[in-house]
Amino acid sequence: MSMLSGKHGLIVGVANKRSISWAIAQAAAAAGARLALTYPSERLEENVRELAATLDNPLIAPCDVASDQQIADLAMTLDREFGGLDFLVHGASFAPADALHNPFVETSRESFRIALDVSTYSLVGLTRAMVPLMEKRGGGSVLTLTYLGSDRVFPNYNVMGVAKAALESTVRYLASDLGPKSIRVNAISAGAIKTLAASGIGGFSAILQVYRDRAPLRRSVDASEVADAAIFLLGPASRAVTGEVLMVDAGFHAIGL
Ligand code: NAD
Ligand code: 0WE
Repeated sequence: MSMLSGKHGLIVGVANKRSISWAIAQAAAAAGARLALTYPSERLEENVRELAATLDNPLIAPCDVASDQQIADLAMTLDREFGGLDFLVHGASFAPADALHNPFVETSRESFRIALDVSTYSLVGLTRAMVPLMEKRGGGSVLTLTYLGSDRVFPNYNVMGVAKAALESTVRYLASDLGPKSIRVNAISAGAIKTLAASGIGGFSAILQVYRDRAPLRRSVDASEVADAAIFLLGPASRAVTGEVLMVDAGFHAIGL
């Protein structure tokens, strides 16, 4: 029996083939799930449609996570097409580029607002909209993606570190609220991976080299390794796990010097 067979899942955060969310989508499909994928703008719609075409009977829908209306419309579409939902993967994050280039102390009120809205509040809004659909299935699993920049300073990660700290706390508060409905909420803290979200960052190759030199496993991680951990957290094998941040980073978080 495949770990997610007969389950319906929503995956938010696929931009291209290197997206961590796309690796999770492929692994979830291989584990037997039927999936809905979203795109945030017309610019990315074609990308998502092309990738989704390789899946079995996917649902494609728009969702800019900064829009309450688009989240509400998405919930309606999923209710109509799937009749409920078993899991949600939240892989959306964004901070205006200037906030990742200038010193953190220069972060504007507007960049702070956008980073926390898109990268953090969106987990609350999306999860709330999906609760009634998950209740129809007798429970569900919500998963988001975070980074160690939430509690250590990484040069230039800046306001994204603040957004991820708030995101990890959000995981715990949501887990507390939704546990009585058998809805679990967890995060994976992934090691650095060269994706679109990483491509705007100068010196990313040097960051990867630090993992190769110093992580206990002496290497960096790839998206398929994050996806394997995601299948655990989305499926019944993790039925007693909630409010957790699972480190999938070749052990990098464990070392001091
Ligand atoms: P990615 O660029 O492929 O994914 C980020 C996604 O966020 C994109 O699909 C983008 O369209 C989406 N997004 C941005 N604004 C949005 C909006 N308003 N509405 C809906 N979607 C929006 O990069 P990724 O590295 O796969 O990132 C996925 C998640 O993993 C992010 O939360 C990121 O912070 C996290 N993460 C990444 C790394 C890494 O090194 N790449 C490490 C740890 C955690
Ligand atoms: O969460 C992230 C990156 C998120 C991200 C990336 C961008 C680049 C383009 C959010 N917003 C934007 N906005 C843009 O305009 N990661 C975990 C990847 C990442 O980013 C870093 C890292 C790592 C790792 C930035 C500095 C240092 C390390």
